Amino acid sequence: MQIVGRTLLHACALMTFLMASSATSFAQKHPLDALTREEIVAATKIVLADPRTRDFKFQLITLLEPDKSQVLAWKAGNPLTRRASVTGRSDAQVIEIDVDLTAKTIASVRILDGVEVPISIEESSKAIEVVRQDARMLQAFKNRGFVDPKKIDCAPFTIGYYAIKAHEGQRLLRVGCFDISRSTNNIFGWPIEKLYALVDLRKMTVLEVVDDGIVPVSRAEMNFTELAARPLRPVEQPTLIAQPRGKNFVLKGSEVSWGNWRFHVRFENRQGTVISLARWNDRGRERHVMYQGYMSEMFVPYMDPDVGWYSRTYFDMGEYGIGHLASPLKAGIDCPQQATFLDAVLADEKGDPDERLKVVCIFERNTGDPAWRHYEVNKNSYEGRPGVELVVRMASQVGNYDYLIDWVFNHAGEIEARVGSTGIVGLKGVTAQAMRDASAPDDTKTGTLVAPGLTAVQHDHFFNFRLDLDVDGPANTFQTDTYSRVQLPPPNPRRSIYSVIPQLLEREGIAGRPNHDGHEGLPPDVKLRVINEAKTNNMGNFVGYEIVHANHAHFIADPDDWPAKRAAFLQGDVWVTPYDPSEKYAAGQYVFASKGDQGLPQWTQKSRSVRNTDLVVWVNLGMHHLTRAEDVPVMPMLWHSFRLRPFNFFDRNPAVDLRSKFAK
Ligand SMILES: [Cu+2]
Repeated sequence: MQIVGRTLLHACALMTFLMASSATSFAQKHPLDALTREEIVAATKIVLADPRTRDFKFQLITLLEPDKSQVLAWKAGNPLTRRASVTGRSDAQVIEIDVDLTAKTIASVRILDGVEVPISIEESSKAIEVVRQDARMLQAFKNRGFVDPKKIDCAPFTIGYYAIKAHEGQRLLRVGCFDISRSTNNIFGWPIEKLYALVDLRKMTVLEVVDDGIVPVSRAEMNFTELAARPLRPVEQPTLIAQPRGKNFVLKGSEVSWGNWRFHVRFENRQGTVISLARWNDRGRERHVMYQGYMSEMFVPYMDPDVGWYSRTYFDMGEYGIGHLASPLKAGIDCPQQATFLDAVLADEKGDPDERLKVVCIFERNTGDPAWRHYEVNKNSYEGRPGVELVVRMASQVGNYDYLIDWVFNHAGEIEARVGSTGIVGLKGVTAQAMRDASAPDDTKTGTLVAPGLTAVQHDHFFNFRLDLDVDGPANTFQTDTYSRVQLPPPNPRRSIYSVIPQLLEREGIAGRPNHDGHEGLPPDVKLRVINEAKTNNMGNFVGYEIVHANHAHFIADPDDWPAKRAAFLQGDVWVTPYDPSEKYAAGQYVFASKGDQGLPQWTQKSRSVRNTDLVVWVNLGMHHLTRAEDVPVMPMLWHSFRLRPFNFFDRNPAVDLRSKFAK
């Protein structure tokens, strides 16, 4: 969910103005580099010169990646062919234009009916403005004692798709409002419950106002400034990550070198951080691990049937875009003081470059844990190395929530993808002031009472990652190892052990075996890895990378429920498909008001072969958020992650060669 109230836009503009950027820009020197400011200006000019783009509103101007084979064959100094993919909307149509920036021409135009682009910041702001000026809403505010519209801010809630006849074919947004008269830094803390406006985004008019009765706005303190948190605890000594002799990583253009790792990083409007060409320098030999990895979808369904709540089933990437909602990172808090910060250039609704400062940070940290160690008690000997890792981080403010998305590399050849959730939980205004109140049982059916007059509604968070793994080359196979009990015959005193039954996936689809409740999830006794059947390590075992996956809460929903159909990529925890550059996002390209006919379940119906094939692994992370008192007024960071871990990729522990002492 996204909010862009006036207040917030002003705050952002001010912050942007105040931040003299000491950050590095993504310099364009590589075929996968993000579009530069100049390239965005050029793409816009070329597109606007075409008569088909009359009344065109730009939604997305992004790099159109060269073919994978070209990227893999590219060497520094080779000429670059640069292309942009431009998406816009004009009336009820979506127009996709491929622009050849090198030839300065339009390469192709596709006009699509029946799909909707994600909502833009400009659209949200305009929708909020019309709601704040609507006579019915003003009257409803007055009925609740709000006469000064400056003391109210509103938030746009995408409404999904529910086959409601009156909504068919329209581009709609629900807007709910908040009392901000006492707000300093929390505008979501005081919902004006049961009052919603439905906005027709094409006409920018209020289609309908639903006023379902007055719930007095909570009087609780929901700010989280130092003033609001008083009395404060004693001041602490600083705990810092220090690198007094400098960094160990090198950023050259958009390519990062750190230890034996090399990879490319860019920033996109929809996906945020995109990591490409992650490879390991194995004693002079460069070995590919992952061609590309990024978060492909984020789905947050709330579990409340009320009028303003049933439709809160947000696809934060497909309906909004986490890159375009990225917020600047603060040195010393969001990232260590010594981090390297990167700026990015996106495009606004007019196609003009939209510079975003400090949206990515890269830093090393000593985890305080050993990378490995052994103490030998008989010899009183010790050998160990400190665990240092490299983090590539972004943060996205998707409405009330803030998400941190990390790609973490370590010296043991591992890559971890992490999502941290913080910010403000979705609050609902209720009558109950305490659990002893008569209305409490009813008020807390769908959430926890977290403050007088406020419940935090329970919900889920699901994150899908698209991983184009190339383990020692593109041709890979997906292996499932299932632990299975083996009975031992007498006279062995042991009755049973387990052995592992390997299975190679032949056809695309959900990995693992069918589980329960219509969900083909992973049982705990299954291991997943991607192997290369043409490459072996010194011992002759196939080289591979394991997907270490733990956070896989399931989406508990009737399969015929619209959110379940639209988020049908949650039917499994891990999916495998053959590489297809057009299959980018787990729930499909056009998710706003989608009907569940796009994405992984549809693609995999083709049952394509995935054996010895360039394959893509799609990993779902999920959590049920049963809310608690400690989630307000601002939620402590909560991390979920999975890890790519070498499995017979090396001949031994790749971190055994770390030096015992740091450089002097
Ligand atoms: Cu949550």
